[in-house]
Amino acid sequence: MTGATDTASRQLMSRARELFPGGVNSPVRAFGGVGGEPFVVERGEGSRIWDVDGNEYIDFVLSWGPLILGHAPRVVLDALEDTMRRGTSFGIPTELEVRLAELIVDRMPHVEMLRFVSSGTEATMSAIRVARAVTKRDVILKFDGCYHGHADSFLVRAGSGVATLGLPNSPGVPEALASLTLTAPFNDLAAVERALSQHDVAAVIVEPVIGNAGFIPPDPEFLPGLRTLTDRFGALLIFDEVMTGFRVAYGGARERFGTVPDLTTLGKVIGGGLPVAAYGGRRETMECVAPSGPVYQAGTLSGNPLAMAAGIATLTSLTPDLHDRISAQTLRLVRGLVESAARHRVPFSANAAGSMWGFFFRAEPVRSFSDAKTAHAEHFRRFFHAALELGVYLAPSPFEAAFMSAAHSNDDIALALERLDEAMRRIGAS
Ligand code: KE4
Repeated sequence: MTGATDTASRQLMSRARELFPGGVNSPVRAFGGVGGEPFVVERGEGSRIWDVDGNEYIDFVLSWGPLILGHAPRVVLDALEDTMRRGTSFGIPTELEVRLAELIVDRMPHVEMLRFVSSGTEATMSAIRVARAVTKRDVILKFDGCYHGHADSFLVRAGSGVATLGLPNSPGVPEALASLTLTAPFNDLAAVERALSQHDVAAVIVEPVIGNAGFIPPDPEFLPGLRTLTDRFGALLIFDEVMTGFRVAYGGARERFGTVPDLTTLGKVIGGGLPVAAYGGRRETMECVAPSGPVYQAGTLSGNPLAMAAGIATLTSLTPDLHDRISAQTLRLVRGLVESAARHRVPFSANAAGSMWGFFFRAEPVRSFSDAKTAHAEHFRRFFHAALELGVYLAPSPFEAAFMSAAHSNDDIALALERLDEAMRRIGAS
């Protein structure tokens, strides 16, 4: 397998760099976390993708999570073909949005009412607007290393230690706004309690399993602890399930961990690869959103029929049995990777929750973003490029998660492990 240095990719990337900042339409795609140049993808099918030079890869990024059925699943293509013939967008209520919302509410009964939007960023920014309106408070608390999209309130330098008033880590975020976002270390309930006792906080927003600092699961007492603390101090608890939704369990984080949030944001899987996200929660909370209430939020393509059809096809296919099967494949891969690292004496840890997984080149458990930052960055970089050269596509950053799909067969897992073992051998030999 040659990497992404062949002519067709290069030619296209040189044109792209003239058109887009960094040649990409989202920064994580630019290989900034691993060096080198991204390949240009031509097509995907099932568990595989091909670049414009004909190189084939087993794909564990799956468009950063949405493709839980794999690339171009027949059931989604058929739904799109059937839907598009009747029109692609109306800006008028359709039956499709009702059906997708009913599928979500059926699996997540704590989401009694929701609103569809077109990106996870829209979902999270709307959820904190609702929380601020309902509590009449301005301050929010997020966790170091958690990513909730690029709305101004979330682009705050993650302070270490106890909740810290962030300074803009992205120019253009007014300090007055950044100062309304506190941060705390993940899995640190004492830091959360200190922050909530010192500030009137509207909401605590958390990825129930972090997928944006590498893969970091919550300590058993963390999420229940957040529920207790937010209840005590009158803040809303927001589970940002854009990534964990329908991945860490059939019914998402509430089903896996038992803690019930006040608001939930969703995305990725519920669109099956098309632009869909949502925010929702208890009826009396959501009824404050216009037009039933005064909190304004809107979107031209919200509930887009094609996106709804892809989401319906995806969630309808994702039965509890299928979810369990994908989760079992994920565990097989993670266990194989851990065995490979041990065989080659490479300091390494890997973990999974349902069909979401991740790894660090660090032997000790990773419980926070500051732990994650001590993992061996050079080993990750070399492992990523060796895997790519051998035909396995992993997320091009140590601060991302990996995923699994229904299309990844036993043979795919065996082949991936064979290739990743060779990549690990090269790390062990270095
Ligand atoms: P979007 O605005 O990118 O649709 O969703 C933002 C978002 C919100 N919440 C969580 C937990 C998320 O993971 C995301 C987006 N995730 C990144 C990957 N870690 C999307 C990939 C990208 O930024 O290009």
